[in-house]
Amino acid sequence: MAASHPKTIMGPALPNIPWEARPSRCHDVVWRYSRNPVIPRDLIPCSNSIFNSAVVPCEGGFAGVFRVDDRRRFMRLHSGRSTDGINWQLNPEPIQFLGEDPEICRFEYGYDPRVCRIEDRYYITWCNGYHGPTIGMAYTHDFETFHQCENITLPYNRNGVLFPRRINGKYYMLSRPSDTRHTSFGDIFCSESPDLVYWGRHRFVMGTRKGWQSTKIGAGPVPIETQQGWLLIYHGVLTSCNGYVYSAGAALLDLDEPWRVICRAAPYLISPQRDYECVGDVPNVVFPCAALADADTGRMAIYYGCADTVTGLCFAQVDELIDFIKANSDE
Ligand code: BMA
Repeated sequence: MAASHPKTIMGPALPNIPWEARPSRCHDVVWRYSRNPVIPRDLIPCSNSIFNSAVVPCEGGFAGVFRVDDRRRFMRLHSGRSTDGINWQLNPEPIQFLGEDPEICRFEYGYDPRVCRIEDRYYITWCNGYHGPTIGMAYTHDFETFHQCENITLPYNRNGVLFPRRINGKYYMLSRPSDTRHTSFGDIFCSESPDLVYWGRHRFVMGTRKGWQSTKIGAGPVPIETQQGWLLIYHGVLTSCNGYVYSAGAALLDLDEPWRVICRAAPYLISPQRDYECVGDVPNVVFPCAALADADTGRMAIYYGCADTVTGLCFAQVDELIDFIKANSDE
C-alpha cells in the first residue's frame, strides 16, 4: 500500500525513472550508476565529447538537449530521445533554432543546456555566445522544432536555470554572472520575470564557501519542488595546484521566496573520483545539468557531465538527500 504521509516531491509520478539501488557497500547519499557513463563520447559520428546535458520526461519516455563538442571542437546542442533514460539516440545534426531576428539566431556557440517544462512548453536555457557568454533561451513542444527567444541575461553570465512553475504569478531564474574567461569567481543570483522576456528584481541567493565550493558555484538541474523547499543541486569549484575541481552539492530554497536559502550542505554530494570523472578533455569535473524525480517513490536520477567528455548518471532518494542537507547544513 502507498505510504499515507504526504509525498515529499510535489510533482508527477515517474514510474519509469531510471533506477538502480544503492550498492550494499556504499553509504553515500548519492551513488553512481554501475554502468556509467550512460552516454559515450563517440555516440554520434561528429562528436568529440557529449556531456553537461539535460533530459526530461516526454511522451512516456525521455527527451533531452545535449552538449556535443564536435570534432572541430565547436560547441553545439543536439536533441535526443530515449525510452528508458539510459539508452539514448541523439540527432546527428545539431539543433537549428528558428526565430525571426537574425541578431538573436546567429548561432556562435552553445553549451551546458538545461531543459525546464513550464506549462505546455519545454524551455531550453544554455550558455549562448553573444559578444561573450550569456544565457540563451528557446522553447519546443516536441524536441523537433526549436523556437529561439531573446537572450535572458546580458553578457557575461552562465548557468541560467529556470524554475518549473510560476511562483506567486512570476517566473524565476537562477544564474551566475561571470566574465569572458574561465571565471575565477561566481555566486548564484535569482531574477524574476512577469513574462520570461523582461527580468528584474535580481537577488543574491548564495555565494562561495570554504573547500570544494571556494572558487565559484553555479546552479545545476532545474530545482525540484518538495514539501521542504526547492531542492537545488549545484556545482562548486575548488582551485587546486593542478587546476579547477568541479563537485556537486545541494541546498533547499524557500518555496515562495526562492532567493532565500533554508539550508545548505557543507560536504559535497559527489566529486570527481571515478576514472571517467578524473580523466578526459578537462580532468576532475562532475557537472550536473538535469534531475528526474518520481513523486511516488522519492527516487531521483541525476545526469552529470564527467570530465567534459562523457555523461554519467547517479541516484538519490529525496528524503535521504533532504535529511543529509539538513543534518550537514552550515547555513
Ligand atoms: C565551465 C563550463 C563547463 C565545463 C567546466 C569545466 O566553465 O565551461 O561546461 O564543464 O567549465 O571545464
